[in-house]
Amino acid sequence: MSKKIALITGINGQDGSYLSEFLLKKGYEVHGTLKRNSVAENQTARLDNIFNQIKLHYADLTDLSSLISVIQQTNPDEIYNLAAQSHVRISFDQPIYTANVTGIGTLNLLEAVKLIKPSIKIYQASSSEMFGNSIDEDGFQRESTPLNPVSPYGCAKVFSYNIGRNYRNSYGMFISNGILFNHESPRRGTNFVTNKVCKEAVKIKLGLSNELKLGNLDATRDWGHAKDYVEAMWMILQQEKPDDYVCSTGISHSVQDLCDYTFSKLGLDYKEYVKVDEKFLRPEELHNLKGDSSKLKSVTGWSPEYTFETMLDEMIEHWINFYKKN
Ligand code: NAP
Ligand code: F7E
Repeated sequence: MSKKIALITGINGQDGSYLSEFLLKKGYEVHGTLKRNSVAENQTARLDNIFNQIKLHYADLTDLSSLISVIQQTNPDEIYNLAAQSHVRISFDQPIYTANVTGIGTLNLLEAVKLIKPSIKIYQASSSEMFGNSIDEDGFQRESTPLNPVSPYGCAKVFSYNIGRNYRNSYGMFISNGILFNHESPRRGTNFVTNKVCKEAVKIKLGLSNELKLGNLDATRDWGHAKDYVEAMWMILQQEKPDDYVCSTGISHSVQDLCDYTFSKLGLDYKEYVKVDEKFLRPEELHNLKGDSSKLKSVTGWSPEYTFETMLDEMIEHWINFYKKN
């Protein structure tokens, strides 16, 4: 039997790199899109260990012609649309760019697929940020919770989520939304709060820094590990029918809890080092996230391996090893 072909937009991002490794193990031929950067050296750092096993193509979600070419060249069975301007705080600084990439970019991709090969199965990287501050009475967010986004990023993701459902219903295309809650790893960008805290706490421990500036310490998030969540992406596309699924751990922690755990693990008291800096506050904040992934679990059998603690342990260890080597 010939190999299944997957195309991953945003392959060099956190999730793209883990998903590539996962799909290679499953026997897929893996292709991915890279957007042009002026400095090429670090762009594929997350793909170093599989660089020779994957095929990379320049494409940008804002450039329909590049999407048409890459789909024609690769003829994929499955597309994982992971490309996005994915930083919520930065989406307030670059709202139009975020809408163009994270919102209209998805429509460009759907149009390209509709024109070339509408039978391709598409995974759309939807987000818990779409819920904003909507919470069900039991304290959870789930597939039926109203979408009420509080950031330009959240608004753009709601557009992508809705246009995916619209194309599914209008044209019978296989488009599924994974509504993923925050997921982290040592490969997470260091301007997201988990990896920022882990990296800076290790620097403080090693005497390389003496304070950590953060924004809102009271916000709570449902944090899982990216490795577990990319498996859910694949499982979602293996179902007979397209549908939408929440993916989360069901356990929520505050940013303060995150600091407490990380600094304590290093034998430090976070209160001595963490300072609030207004620069990291958002014009509107999403206060609490806690997801109910019962539907995903019952339909696909998905269950995460990492806990909040084992995930942070891995991230802390990564930075200790990094600074020892450097
Ligand atoms: P990430 O590390 O920020 O990766 C995003 C990827 O998109 C990068 O490869 C980036 O390339 C690429 N990209 C950015 N702008 C692009 C454009 N105009 N055209 C083509 N590619 C572009 O994000 P992630 O954490 O892996 O997340 C993957 C997806 O899931 C994103 O859509 C994100 O919004 C969504 N999501 C993430 C989480 C989470 O907690 N991680 C939760 C829910 C949903 P460069 O690096 O070269 O800029
Ligand atoms: O913030 C607070 C901040 O930037 C988490 C993206 O992957 O998940 C991610 O979005 C919380 C927020 O992630 C700092 O205010 C405090 O309440 O790590 P974050 P996010 O905004 O939740 C969703 C599901 C996505 O889809 C997104 O793509 O931490 N916080 N102090 C801080 N956050 C940052 N970044 N930096 C701080 O200094």
